[in-house]
Amino acid sequence: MNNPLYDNLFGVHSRNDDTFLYLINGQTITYRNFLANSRRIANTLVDLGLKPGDCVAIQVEKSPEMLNIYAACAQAGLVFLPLNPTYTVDEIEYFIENSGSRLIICNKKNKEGLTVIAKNLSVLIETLNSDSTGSIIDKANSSSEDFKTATRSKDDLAALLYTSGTTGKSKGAMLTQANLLSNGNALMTAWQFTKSDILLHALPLFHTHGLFVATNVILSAGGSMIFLPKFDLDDIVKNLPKSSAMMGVPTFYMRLLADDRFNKKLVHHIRLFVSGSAPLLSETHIQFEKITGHRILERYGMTETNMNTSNPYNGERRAGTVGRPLPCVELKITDPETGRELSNNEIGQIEVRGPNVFKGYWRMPKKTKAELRENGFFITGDLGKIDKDGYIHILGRDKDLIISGGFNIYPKELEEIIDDQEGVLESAVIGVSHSDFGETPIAIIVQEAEMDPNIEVIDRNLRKSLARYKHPRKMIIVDKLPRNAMGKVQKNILRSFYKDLFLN
Ligand code: MCA
Ligand code: AMP
Repeated sequence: MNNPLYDNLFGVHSRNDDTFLYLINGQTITYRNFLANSRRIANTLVDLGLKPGDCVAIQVEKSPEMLNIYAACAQAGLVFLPLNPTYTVDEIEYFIENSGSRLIICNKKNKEGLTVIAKNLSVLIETLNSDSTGSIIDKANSSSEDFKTATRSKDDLAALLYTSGTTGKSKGAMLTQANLLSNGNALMTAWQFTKSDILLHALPLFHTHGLFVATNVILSAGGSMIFLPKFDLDDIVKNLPKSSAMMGVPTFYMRLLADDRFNKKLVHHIRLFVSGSAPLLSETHIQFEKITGHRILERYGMTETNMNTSNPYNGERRAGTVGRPLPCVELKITDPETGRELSNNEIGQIEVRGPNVFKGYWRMPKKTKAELRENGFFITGDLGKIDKDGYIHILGRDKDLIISGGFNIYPKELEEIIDDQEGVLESAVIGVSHSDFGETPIAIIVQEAEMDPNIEVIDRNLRKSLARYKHPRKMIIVDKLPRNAMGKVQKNILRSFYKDLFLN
């Protein structure tokens, strides 16, 4: 093996005529054809001048070609950096600059804005559109189907995924070939995926969940995916009877439960539903079992660690817990102040160690040192406990983070923009319960004396700078923010005061 990631996930399938992807338009793509297309793209990337270790940023809608680029990067030894297609140009500029990407692949809609950035930063720019057109495809069409796989080792970087920080700028999590391979394999085994599985794939591809959990598990097992562009209830209802498994964020399951068409008969062919990325409410778990007979399998992970724990495939899947550590993953609960390991049922910070844990933050040695201990344990920033049966309960976060429909939102990023607006003295952004997205951000704003901040203008400015999913769903003007004796804003008081704002 000269390139563990490519050889194990992709190369093994180069003569496999089984279906890899079922597309929504009725077309199918076999593994063999998928890999032939990936090799053409790998040639194109090399012809553009990219060398092993270079980073390729990609901001496009979900498509089979995006997966081709993932495979091509693995084969050519390039670092894959996927980005949310709804990010604004302001947001993207930082990622391109910080990552030192050599190429950005975007859709034609974003090309104009990104061309300026690409020019300033001397980055190449190519296009890939959701209808399978684009300059990268044109070039690949005239490239050779033969490609010599670049030699890489398991400690080489395979991907860079940005995750926001509670303070300061987003951090690029460096994921090695070994991180991705070990986790894909562990999950395939834990969840008993085989080549007969057909996974209903409705997640985005620019995050760990849709890419490294869902796709890598299927690639490891040699199974297939019903590949939906996004979560759309009609498409899900149509395809559930043809699927053997589905992975999703809690919003997927809440939306299904609210749909009249969702019943036991519809899911008779499914053997497994997996949930993660955000807490699944016990009520959702219980109601889901009532209607379908299935107990959703909840697991827990992070961008920096891939998946850490899982409820058992065989055995009790406990509502309100994320199961036990996966084989090879060590997990402990420690005192946030002293780092001392705590006993069962004591609440503290969750730390994890294993082959799944990333190499550190790209070009941020100080942040790496603060969160990744020298002994290999990563401080997750999540708070929890281990019960007497070894199940992990996540009970809160030591980090100021809101998770809306599975997407992370860091209040600090919004507060910085809101605080700069005319008439605003200060602001506090908090997450409140939301019946669809689980949590949603709202902004509590204090106006400057004698000033009258214009909410519409603030909203417009937020829209210019930040992707839509991050926008506060409500902005409320108050006289002052509650503070403790140290002068720190007491967000817990605000959360409790506004907790019912979006509940039905
Ligand atoms: C879309 N919108 C959102 C969200 N998604 N707003 C807040 N939170 C969101 N998650 C915006 C849309 O832009 C739209 O704006 C409005 O909300 C309503 O859109 P809607 O059509 O209802 O949304 P959707 O397109 O159906 O998307 C909802 C979704 C999607 C299906 C839940 O957000 C999704 O696929 N989420 C999955 C995220 C994920 O994969 N996370 C994994 C991270 P407007 O008002 O303009 O119409 S990886 C991770 O967390 C770790 C590693 C792990 O453990 O997995
Ligand atoms: P990300 O930065 O997108 O990798 O988000 C990772 C965070 O999502 C974790 O640190 C947790 O706070 C949260 N998370 C993921 N899975 C779960 C889960 N099953 N239950 C509760 N929180 C979760």
